[in-house]
Amino acid sequence: MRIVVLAGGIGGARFLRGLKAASPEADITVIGNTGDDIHLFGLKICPDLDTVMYTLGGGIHEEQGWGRADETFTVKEELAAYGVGPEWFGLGDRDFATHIVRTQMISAGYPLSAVTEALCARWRPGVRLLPMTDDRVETHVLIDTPEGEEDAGSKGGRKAVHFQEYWVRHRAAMPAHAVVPVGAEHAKPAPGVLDAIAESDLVLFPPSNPVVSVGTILAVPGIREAIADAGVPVVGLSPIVGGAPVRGMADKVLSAIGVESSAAAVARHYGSGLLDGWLVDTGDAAAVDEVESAGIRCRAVPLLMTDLDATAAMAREALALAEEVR
Ligand code: GDP
Ligand code: FO1
Ligand code: CA
Repeated sequence: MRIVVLAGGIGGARFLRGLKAASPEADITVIGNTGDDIHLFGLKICPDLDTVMYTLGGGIHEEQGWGRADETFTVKEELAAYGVGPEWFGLGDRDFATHIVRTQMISAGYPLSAVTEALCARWRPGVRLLPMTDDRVETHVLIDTPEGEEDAGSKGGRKAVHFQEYWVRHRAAMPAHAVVPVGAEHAKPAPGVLDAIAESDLVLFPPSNPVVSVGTILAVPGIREAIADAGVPVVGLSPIVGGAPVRGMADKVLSAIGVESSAAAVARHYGSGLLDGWLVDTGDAAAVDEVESAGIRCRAVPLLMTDLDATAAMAREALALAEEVR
Protein backbone atom coordinates (compact mmCIF):
# COMPACT_ATOMS: atom_id res chain seq x y z
CA MET A 1 0.00 0.00 0.00
CA ARG A 2 1.58 3.30 -1.12
CA ILE A 3 0.34 6.16 1.02
CA VAL A 4 1.04 9.88 0.51
CA VAL A 5 0.63 12.14 3.56
CA LEU A 6 0.64 15.97 3.42
CA ALA A 7 2.16 16.99 6.75
CA GLY A 8 2.93 20.12 8.70
CA GLY A 9 4.83 19.71 11.97
CA ILE A 10 3.61 18.51 15.35
CA GLY A 11 0.15 17.24 14.40
CA GLY A 12 1.30 15.65 11.17
CA ALA A 13 4.35 14.03 12.75
CA ARG A 14 2.40 12.53 15.64
CA PHE A 15 -0.19 11.16 13.23
CA LEU A 16 2.57 9.61 11.11
CA ARG A 17 3.87 7.71 14.15
CA GLY A 18 0.40 6.17 14.51
CA LEU A 19 0.12 5.45 10.80
CA LYS A 20 3.44 3.61 10.79
CA ALA A 21 2.25 1.54 13.78
CA ALA A 22 -1.13 0.83 12.15
CA SER A 23 0.33 -0.10 8.78
CA PRO A 24 3.94 -1.22 9.22
CA GLU A 25 4.18 -2.60 5.68
CA ALA A 26 2.90 0.58 4.02
CA ASP A 27 5.25 2.60 1.81
CA ILE A 28 4.70 6.12 3.14
CA THR A 29 5.76 9.28 1.33
CA VAL A 30 5.42 12.50 3.32
CA ILE A 31 5.05 15.78 1.43
CA GLY A 32 6.26 18.26 4.03
CA ASN A 33 5.34 21.92 4.46
CA THR A 34 8.20 24.37 3.95
CA GLY A 35 6.21 27.58 4.37
CA ASP A 36 7.34 27.80 8.00
CA ASP A 37 10.96 27.97 6.87
CA ILE A 38 12.92 30.91 8.20
CA HIS A 39 16.45 32.25 7.71
CA LEU A 40 18.11 33.17 11.00
CA PHE A 41 21.79 33.75 11.89
CA GLY A 42 22.67 33.01 8.28
CA LEU A 43 21.08 29.55 8.51
CA LYS A 44 18.05 28.02 6.78
CA ILE A 45 15.67 26.47 9.29
CA CYS A 46 12.88 24.08 8.18
CA PRO A 47 10.67 23.59 11.26
CA ASP A 48 8.08 21.22 9.82
CA LEU A 49 10.54 19.01 7.95
CA ASP A 50 12.67 18.81 11.10
CA THR A 51 9.69 18.00 13.34
CA VAL A 52 8.72 15.08 11.07
CA MET A 53 12.36 13.92 10.83
CA TYR A 54 13.07 14.20 14.57
CA THR A 55 9.69 12.75 15.65
CA LEU A 56 9.89 9.67 13.42
CA GLY A 57 13.67 9.42 13.91
CA GLY A 58 13.45 9.41 17.70
CA GLY A 59 15.16 12.73 18.41
CA ILE A 60 12.20 15.00 19.10
CA HIS A 61 11.57 16.94 22.31
CA GLU A 62 8.29 15.13 23.01
CA GLU A 63 6.38 17.73 25.07
CA GLN A 64 7.32 20.60 22.74
CA GLY A 65 6.81 18.66 19.53
CA TRP A 66 9.68 20.66 17.99
CA GLY A 67 13.43 20.80 18.54
CA ARG A 68 15.63 18.12 19.98
CA ALA A 69 15.44 16.20 23.23
CA ASP A 70 18.31 16.74 25.73
CA GLU A 71 19.04 20.18 24.36
CA THR A 72 21.43 22.85 25.61
CA PHE A 73 21.33 26.51 24.53
CA THR A 74 24.93 27.68 24.80
CA VAL A 75 25.10 29.05 21.25
CA LYS A 76 21.79 30.84 21.76
CA GLU A 77 23.14 32.43 24.97
CA GLU A 78 26.34 33.51 23.25
CA LEU A 79 24.40 35.06 20.36
CA ALA A 80 22.33 37.00 22.89
CA ALA A 81 25.55 38.14 24.62
CA TYR A 82 26.60 39.66 21.31
CA GLY A 83 23.20 41.31 21.07
CA VAL A 84 22.47 39.30 17.95
CA GLY A 85 18.75 38.47 17.79
CA PRO A 86 16.10 37.36 17.56
CA GLU A 87 15.97 35.81 21.00
CA TRP A 88 12.33 34.69 20.69
CA PHE A 89 13.12 31.66 18.50
CA GLY A 90 14.51 28.88 20.71
CA LEU A 91 17.31 27.23 18.76
CA GLY A 92 19.25 24.57 20.70
CA ASP A 93 22.86 23.51 20.17
CA ARG A 94 21.96 20.09 18.73
CA ASP A 95 19.37 21.70 16.44
CA PHE A 96 21.93 24.22 15.20
CA ALA A 97 23.95 21.33 13.73
CA THR A 98 21.00 20.37 11.52
CA HIS A 99 20.69 23.93 10.23
CA ILE A 100 24.45 24.21 9.65
CA VAL A 101 24.54 21.00 7.61
CA ARG A 102 21.43 22.06 5.65
CA THR A 103 22.77 25.56 4.94
CA GLN A 104 26.18 24.19 3.96
CA MET A 105 24.63 21.76 1.47
CA ILE A 106 22.31 24.43 0.03
CA SER A 107 25.28 26.79 -0.38
CA ALA A 108 27.10 23.98 -2.21
CA GLY A 109 24.18 23.88 -4.66
CA TYR A 110 22.15 20.94 -3.42
CA PRO A 111 18.36 21.37 -3.66
CA LEU A 112 16.34 21.16 -0.43
CA SER A 113 15.03 17.72 -1.44
CA ALA A 114 18.58 16.34 -1.65
CA VAL A 115 19.48 18.00 1.65
CA THR A 116 16.42 16.49 3.34
CA GLU A 117 17.34 13.05 1.99
CA ALA A 118 20.87 13.46 3.37
CA LEU A 119 19.64 14.52 6.83
CA CYS A 120 17.15 11.62 6.84
CA ALA A 121 20.00 9.19 6.07
CA ARG A 122 21.04 9.82 9.68
CA TRP A 123 17.59 9.92 11.25
CA ARG A 124 15.99 7.08 9.24
CA PRO A 125 12.37 8.24 9.83
CA GLY A 126 10.96 5.17 8.08
CA VAL A 127 9.12 7.31 5.52
CA ARG A 128 10.24 9.14 2.39
CA LEU A 129 10.24 12.82 3.41
CA LEU A 130 9.94 15.21 0.48
CA PRO A 131 9.72 18.99 0.82
CA MET A 132 6.65 20.28 -1.05
CA THR A 133 9.04 22.29 -3.25
CA ASP A 134 12.75 23.04 -3.59
CA ASP A 135 11.87 26.67 -4.23
CA ARG A 136 11.71 29.31 -1.51
CA VAL A 137 8.23 29.71 -0.01
CA GLU A 138 7.76 31.56 3.29
CA THR A 139 4.41 32.18 4.94
CA HIS A 140 3.83 35.76 6.03
CA VAL A 141 0.96 37.11 8.13
CA LEU A 142 -0.64 40.57 7.85
CA ILE A 143 -1.25 42.11 11.30
CA ASP A 144 -1.96 45.53 12.75
CA THR A 145 1.43 47.16 13.22
CA PRO A 146 2.38 46.63 16.88
CA GLU A 147 3.02 49.79 18.90
CA GLY A 148 6.32 51.41 17.96
CA GLU A 149 7.09 48.83 15.29
CA GLU A 150 6.26 50.90 12.21
CA ASP A 151 8.83 50.28 9.52
CA ALA A 152 9.23 50.42 5.75
CA GLY A 153 6.89 47.45 5.51
CA SER A 154 4.09 49.17 7.40
CA LYS A 155 1.19 50.41 5.35
CA GLY A 156 -2.18 51.67 6.53
CA GLY A 157 -1.38 50.67 10.10
CA ARG A 158 -0.65 47.11 9.07
CA LYS A 159 2.49 45.13 8.33
CA ALA A 160 3.38 41.67 7.12
CA VAL A 161 5.51 39.62 9.51
CA HIS A 162 7.10 36.22 8.99
CA PHE A 163 4.83 33.39 10.17
CA GLN A 164 7.31 32.45 12.90
CA GLU A 165 7.29 35.97 14.27
CA TYR A 166 3.48 35.88 14.38
CA TRP A 167 3.35 32.37 15.84
CA VAL A 168 6.29 32.30 18.24
CA ARG A 169 7.09 35.91 19.13
CA HIS A 170 3.50 37.15 19.21
CA ARG A 171 1.89 33.76 20.03
CA ALA A 172 -0.77 34.70 17.49
CA ALA A 173 -2.14 37.14 20.10
CA MET A 174 -3.54 39.54 17.51
CA PRO A 175 -5.86 38.91 14.58
CA ALA A 176 -4.30 37.75 11.32
CA HIS A 177 -5.81 39.81 8.51
CA ALA A 178 -4.23 37.68 5.79
CA VAL A 179 -1.93 34.66 5.54
CA VAL A 180 0.27 34.65 2.43
CA PRO A 181 2.58 31.81 1.33
CA VAL A 182 5.08 34.17 -0.31
CA GLY A 183 6.62 32.60 -3.42
CA ALA A 184 4.12 29.73 -3.69
CA GLU A 185 2.77 30.90 -7.03
CA HIS A 186 6.21 30.53 -8.62
CA ALA A 187 7.14 27.30 -6.82
CA LYS A 188 7.36 23.92 -8.51
CA PRO A 189 6.62 20.62 -6.74
CA ALA A 190 9.88 19.06 -5.57
CA PRO A 191 11.25 16.09 -7.53
CA GLY A 192 9.24 12.99 -6.73
CA VAL A 193 6.20 14.80 -5.33
CA LEU A 194 3.90 14.48 -8.36
CA ASP A 195 5.11 10.93 -9.09
CA ALA A 196 4.44 9.87 -5.49
CA ILE A 197 0.88 11.21 -5.76
CA ALA A 198 0.29 9.60 -9.17
CA GLU A 199 1.63 6.23 -7.99
CA SER A 200 -0.15 6.30 -4.62
CA ASP A 201 -3.00 4.07 -3.51
CA LEU A 202 -4.20 6.61 -0.95
CA VAL A 203 -3.66 10.26 0.03
CA LEU A 204 -4.11 11.31 3.66
CA PHE A 205 -4.54 14.80 5.15
CA PRO A 206 -3.45 14.30 8.77
CA PRO A 207 -4.79 16.58 11.53
CA SER A 208 -2.38 19.31 10.48
CA ASN A 209 -3.13 23.03 10.34
CA PRO A 210 -5.49 23.35 7.35
CA VAL A 211 -4.20 26.85 6.48
CA VAL A 212 -0.46 27.13 7.16
CA SER A 213 0.42 23.43 6.82
CA VAL A 214 -1.86 21.50 4.42
CA GLY A 215 -3.07 24.74 2.81
CA THR A 216 0.47 25.86 2.05
CA ILE A 217 1.35 22.51 0.45
CA LEU A 218 -1.81 22.73 -1.70
CA ALA A 219 -0.79 26.26 -2.73
CA VAL A 220 2.17 24.89 -4.71
CA PRO A 221 0.82 24.82 -8.29
CA GLY A 222 0.17 21.29 -9.48
CA ILE A 223 -0.12 19.55 -6.12
CA ARG A 224 -3.85 20.07 -5.52
CA GLU A 225 -4.60 19.10 -9.13
CA ALA A 226 -2.42 15.98 -8.92
CA ILE A 227 -4.27 14.84 -5.80
CA ALA A 228 -7.69 15.56 -7.30
CA ASP A 229 -6.73 13.70 -10.50
CA ALA A 230 -4.98 10.75 -8.83
CA GLY A 231 -8.20 8.71 -8.80
CA VAL A 232 -7.44 7.33 -5.34
CA PRO A 233 -9.22 7.94 -2.04
CA VAL A 234 -8.32 11.20 -0.31
CA VAL A 235 -9.13 11.00 3.41
CA GLY A 236 -8.57 13.66 6.06
CA LEU A 237 -8.75 13.89 9.86
CA SER A 238 -10.02 17.02 11.56
CA PRO A 239 -7.52 19.06 13.59
CA ILE A 240 -10.50 20.87 15.07
CA VAL A 241 -12.30 19.06 17.90
CA GLY A 242 -15.24 20.55 19.77
CA GLY A 243 -14.97 23.81 17.84
CA ALA A 244 -11.34 24.50 18.65
CA PRO A 245 -7.86 23.36 17.64
CA VAL A 246 -6.68 20.53 19.88
CA ARG A 247 -3.44 22.47 20.29
CA GLY A 248 -2.06 25.74 18.98
CA MET A 249 -3.73 28.65 17.30
CA ALA A 250 -5.12 27.28 14.02
CA ASP A 251 -8.35 29.15 14.75
CA LYS A 252 -6.49 32.44 14.21
CA VAL A 253 -5.40 31.55 10.69
CA LEU A 254 -8.71 29.87 9.87
CA SER A 255 -10.56 33.10 10.68
CA ALA A 256 -8.03 34.99 8.52
CA ILE A 257 -9.35 33.04 5.54
CA GLY A 258 -12.96 33.24 6.69
CA VAL A 259 -13.31 29.61 7.74
CA GLU A 260 -15.10 28.80 10.99
CA SER A 261 -13.18 26.64 13.46
CA SER A 262 -15.36 23.57 13.19
CA ALA A 263 -14.72 20.05 11.93
CA ALA A 264 -17.40 20.47 9.26
CA ALA A 265 -16.17 23.88 8.08
CA VAL A 266 -12.64 22.57 7.55
CA ALA A 267 -13.97 19.64 5.50
CA ARG A 268 -16.02 22.03 3.35
CA HIS A 269 -12.97 24.26 3.02
CA TYR A 270 -10.94 21.39 1.55
CA GLY A 271 -13.97 20.60 -0.58
CA SER A 272 -15.54 17.51 -2.09
CA GLY A 273 -13.42 18.11 -5.20
CA LEU A 274 -10.48 17.05 -3.09
CA LEU A 275 -11.74 15.10 -0.08
CA ASP A 276 -13.56 11.77 -0.37
CA GLY A 277 -13.66 11.05 3.36
CA TRP A 278 -13.34 13.01 6.59
CA LEU A 279 -12.97 11.85 10.21
CA VAL A 280 -14.39 13.98 12.99
CA ASP A 281 -14.13 13.36 16.72
CA THR A 282 -16.91 11.41 18.45
CA GLY A 283 -17.83 14.65 20.23
CA ASP A 284 -18.52 16.23 16.83
CA ALA A 285 -20.87 13.49 15.61
CA ALA A 286 -23.42 16.22 14.88
CA ALA A 287 -21.16 17.36 12.05
CA VAL A 288 -21.42 14.05 10.18
CA ASP A 289 -24.64 14.90 8.33
CA GLU A 290 -23.36 18.34 7.32
CA VAL A 291 -20.14 16.89 5.93
CA GLU A 292 -21.99 14.08 4.14
CA SER A 293 -24.36 16.63 2.58
CA ALA A 294 -21.25 18.31 1.15
CA GLY A 295 -20.55 15.08 -0.71
CA ILE A 296 -17.80 13.88 1.63
CA ARG A 297 -18.19 10.55 3.44
CA CYS A 298 -17.85 11.22 7.16
CA ARG A 299 -17.38 9.18 10.33
CA ALA A 300 -17.11 10.20 13.99
CA VAL A 301 -14.29 8.37 15.79
CA PRO A 302 -11.99 9.22 18.73
CA LEU A 303 -9.54 11.75 17.30
CA LEU A 304 -7.27 12.65 20.24
CA MET A 305 -3.68 11.47 19.77
CA THR A 306 -3.21 10.87 23.49
CA ASP A 307 -0.76 8.01 22.92
CA LEU A 308 0.53 5.76 20.18
CA ASP A 309 -2.33 3.27 20.44
CA ALA A 310 -4.95 6.02 20.17
CA THR A 311 -3.17 7.49 17.17
CA ALA A 312 -2.80 4.08 15.52
CA ALA A 313 -6.53 3.55 16.01
CA MET A 314 -7.22 6.87 14.26
CA ALA A 315 -4.97 5.82 11.40
CA ARG A 316 -6.79 2.49 11.09
CA GLU A 317 -10.12 4.37 10.95
CA ALA A 318 -8.74 6.53 8.14
CA LEU A 319 -7.57 3.43 6.24
CA ALA A 320 -10.99 1.82 6.72
CA LEU A 321 -12.82 4.93 5.51
CA ALA A 322 -10.54 4.99 2.46
CA GLU A 323 -11.61 1.45 1.56
CA GLU A 324 -15.25 2.44 2.07
CA VAL A 325 -14.96 5.30 -0.44
CA ARG A 326 -12.58 3.53 -2.88
P1 GDP B 1 2.53 22.45 13.35
O1 GDP B 1 3.09 22.70 11.97
O2 GDP B 1 3.61 22.18 14.37
O3 GDP B 1 1.53 23.47 13.78
O4 GDP B 1 1.75 21.09 13.23
P2 GDP B 1 0.62 20.67 12.21
O5 GDP B 1 0.20 21.77 11.34
O6 GDP B 1 1.06 19.38 11.56
O7 GDP B 1 -0.55 20.30 13.21
C1 GDP B 1 -1.06 21.28 14.07
C2 GDP B 1 -2.47 20.89 14.34
O8 GDP B 1 -2.50 19.61 14.96
C3 GDP B 1 -3.20 21.83 15.28
O9 GDP B 1 -4.10 22.60 14.52
C4 GDP B 1 -3.90 20.90 16.25
O10 GDP B 1 -5.27 21.21 16.39
C5 GDP B 1 -3.72 19.52 15.65
N1 GDP B 1 -3.61 18.50 16.66
C6 GDP B 1 -2.65 18.40 17.61
N2 GDP B 1 -2.90 17.33 18.40
C7 GDP B 1 -4.03 16.75 17.91
C8 GDP B 1 -4.81 15.61 18.31
O11 GDP B 1 -4.50 14.92 19.26
N3 GDP B 1 -5.91 15.31 17.57
C9 GDP B 1 -6.31 16.09 16.50
N4 GDP B 1 -7.42 15.73 15.83
N5 GDP B 1 -5.60 17.19 16.10
C10 GDP B 1 -4.49 17.49 16.82
N1 FO1 C 1 7.91 27.03 18.48
C1 FO1 C 1 7.69 27.80 19.58
O1 FO1 C 1 6.53 27.95 19.99
N2 FO1 C 1 8.72 28.42 20.24
C2 FO1 C 1 10.01 28.33 19.84
O2 FO1 C 1 10.92 28.91 20.45
C3 FO1 C 1 10.28 27.49 18.69
C4 FO1 C 1 11.58 27.29 18.24
C5 FO1 C 1 11.79 26.40 17.17
C6 FO1 C 1 13.08 26.10 16.74
C7 FO1 C 1 13.29 25.22 15.68
C8 FO1 C 1 12.18 24.64 15.05
O3 FO1 C 1 12.38 23.76 14.03
C9 FO1 C 1 10.88 24.90 15.46
C10 FO1 C 1 10.68 25.79 16.52
N3 FO1 C 1 9.39 26.06 16.97
C11 FO1 C 1 9.17 26.86 18.05
C12 FO1 C 1 8.21 25.46 16.32
C13 FO1 C 1 7.91 26.26 15.07
O4 FO1 C 1 7.54 27.55 15.37
C14 FO1 C 1 6.77 25.62 14.25
O5 FO1 C 1 6.86 26.14 12.97
C15 FO1 C 1 5.38 25.98 14.87
O6 FO1 C 1 5.23 25.17 15.97
C16 FO1 C 1 4.27 25.74 13.87
O7 FO1 C 1 4.65 24.83 12.94
CA1 CA D 1 4.25 24.20 10.94
